[in-house]
Amino acid sequence: MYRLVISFLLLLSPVILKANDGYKLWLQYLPFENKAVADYYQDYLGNITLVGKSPTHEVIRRELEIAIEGFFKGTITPSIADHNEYGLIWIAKSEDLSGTFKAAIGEKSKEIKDDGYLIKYSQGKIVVTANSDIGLLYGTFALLKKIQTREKLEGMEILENPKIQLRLLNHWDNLNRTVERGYAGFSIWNWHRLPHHIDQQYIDYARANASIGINGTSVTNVNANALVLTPEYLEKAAALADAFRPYGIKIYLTARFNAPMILDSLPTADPLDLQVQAWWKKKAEEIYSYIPDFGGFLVKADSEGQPGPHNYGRTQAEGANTLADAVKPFGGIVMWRAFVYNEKTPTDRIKQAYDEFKPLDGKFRDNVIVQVKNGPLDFQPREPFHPLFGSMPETPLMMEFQITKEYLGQESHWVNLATMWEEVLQSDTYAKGVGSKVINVLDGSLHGYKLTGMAGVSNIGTDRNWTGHHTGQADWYAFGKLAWNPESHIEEIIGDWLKMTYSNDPDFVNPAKNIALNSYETLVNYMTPLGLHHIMARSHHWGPGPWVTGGGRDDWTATYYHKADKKAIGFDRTESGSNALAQYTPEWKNVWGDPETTPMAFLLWFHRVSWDKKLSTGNSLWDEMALRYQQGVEGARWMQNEWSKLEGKIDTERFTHISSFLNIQATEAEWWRDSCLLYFGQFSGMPLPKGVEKPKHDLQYYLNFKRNFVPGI
Ligand code: GCW
Repeated sequence: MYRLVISFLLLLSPVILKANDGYKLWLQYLPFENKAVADYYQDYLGNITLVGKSPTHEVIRRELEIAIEGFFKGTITPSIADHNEYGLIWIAKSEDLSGTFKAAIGEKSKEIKDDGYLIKYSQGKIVVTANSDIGLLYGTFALLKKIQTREKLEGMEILENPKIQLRLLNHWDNLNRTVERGYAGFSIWNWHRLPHHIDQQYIDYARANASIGINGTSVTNVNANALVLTPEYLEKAAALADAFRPYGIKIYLTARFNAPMILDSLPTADPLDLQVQAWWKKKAEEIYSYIPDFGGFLVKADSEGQPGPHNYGRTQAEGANTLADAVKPFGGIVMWRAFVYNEKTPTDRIKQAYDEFKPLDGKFRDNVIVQVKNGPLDFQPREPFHPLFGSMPETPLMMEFQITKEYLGQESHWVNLATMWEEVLQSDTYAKGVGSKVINVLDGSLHGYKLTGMAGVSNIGTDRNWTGHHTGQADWYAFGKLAWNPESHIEEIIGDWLKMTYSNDPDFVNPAKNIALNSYETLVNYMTPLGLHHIMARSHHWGPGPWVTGGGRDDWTATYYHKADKKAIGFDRTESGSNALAQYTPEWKNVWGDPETTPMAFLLWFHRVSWDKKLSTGNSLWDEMALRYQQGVEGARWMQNEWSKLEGKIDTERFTHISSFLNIQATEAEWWRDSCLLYFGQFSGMPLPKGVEKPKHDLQYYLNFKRNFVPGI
């Protein structure tokens, strides 16, 4: 054992105030704040043994070096032995552990599954072990996180197995580098420079994802370009796959359903046509010749203009199965999206996916998993859970969350998405009685699914800080954590993220955490209180647009959803209306069927309510709505104010960036409140209650408000 000398003076410099552009995400490996802390961890970090050789081991070694460099500000030279009985941190697969360590770990190692890991303190040493190389990488990241968050290592015992198998990012990135619903610059995939140039950002992307357990990425938009399936692009995709492989990240591609017609002029893309089936088989063979561990396809079909089996009178299952058969021999899967709806179908849009998929339960091949958005509409600020969860016992379903905030203020609003996700994940579907939570559907335990998964639509772009808003990184981080374990506590997630990304100072972490945890309800209040939905501006969805009406598609307007008139507002989804409620279990029908028992969060989602109806708060519906909009604005100002108190606690660069975005948020919250209340006020005809500020402009001003080139379309 040896002790390394640390320059005490260096450690005293005001490190946190140095400029920081956020590029390093939560892998900042911030310097230890004082000598005592540094000395404590130095004993361990100065004596690491890493056993084994593989590209992933190289990644582990490199990550340890980066971390040590950061923690000690380059004052010690990392030296990681590949065999040294005296190592205080031992990182080795269970098969590589020596007898002493095996004995110390005992039976525990048998509980490690898949890419899980065990970290155990025993007789002055820390052992990180796993059954796979990737498990070892995950374990290493977990240990580094403990050090980043300054936890004591003595007595540590952590056994972690992933609860969900497929933990994927979905990029809606186009081959021309624009990103659909992307607000952080252009696509990070520089297809033109691939395959020859592997940008450092790809590696850092893989590191970041591996550090939170993400093990797959679908790199292209679900509004798919068939070109990605041609050799020109497969070669490039293969280069990405090679770069990601040591990090345990598989690549997936989006498949355009009529690719056989586009690429090879087949007369049809009918999934039951033998020629078409042969085409997909050949295509799969070709893809696997480039990418031997290709994950499979993600498909958006029969939705928003995308081709699909409907074009040939076939079902979603028939469509999915043709692609599934093609990738099956190579171990590939198909993620088939349930986001299928059509403006020509006269039923309530939110009913359509269930109506179409439920009868197909059990009809999909065993390598198909149906990917379902969290709610039945479309990534609104708040939706009840999708009724397909719990309704497809014979067909594995995976979750699709949207990390990019298309309908939630886009990049400039701070909203802790994990709060929303937790609400959905913890919802009880009652599919098999009490305790049939969405989580239990997703982790496979409720229905015995063989495939399990969770996908997050990425918020990543070329912005130096990756996500536009610095706090957008927290959503990426939280997504990974929840995909690994949907039962994770969101307070802990945000707390860890703040510590790793900014500082361990509780005077920063606690107030910042408090802002984050209040941000979701705040946003819902100033955008869509009481169950309002889809009242954003047309097409780009930035800002309010409750007046959006007409045009080609009714189901893309706001009036379709709020149905405000002089008497009432809201969408009746009970028996007397669209009866979307019938898609839920009786427990929910009871609660949501009656406006008196419906939580206010979903009141106007399920009911039409008259403006003067007295609610449980004692307020009329109109007053309640107005007060909530006001509360949202005050919440946004509160966030701004709380944040301003943290000046000096972190680097100026990120502090200022967030402050400036909070200004935007507070201004846009007023914009939402004023325009929605002016617009809805025309119908209610009622005055604003006491406490609600007067709008800054008249309705006409908001109706005329236009912005060109809003990003992300
Ligand atoms: O919310 C909508 C978006 C579309 C997106 C679609 C989908 C990729 O406005 O841009 O298309 O969802 O999820 O397919």
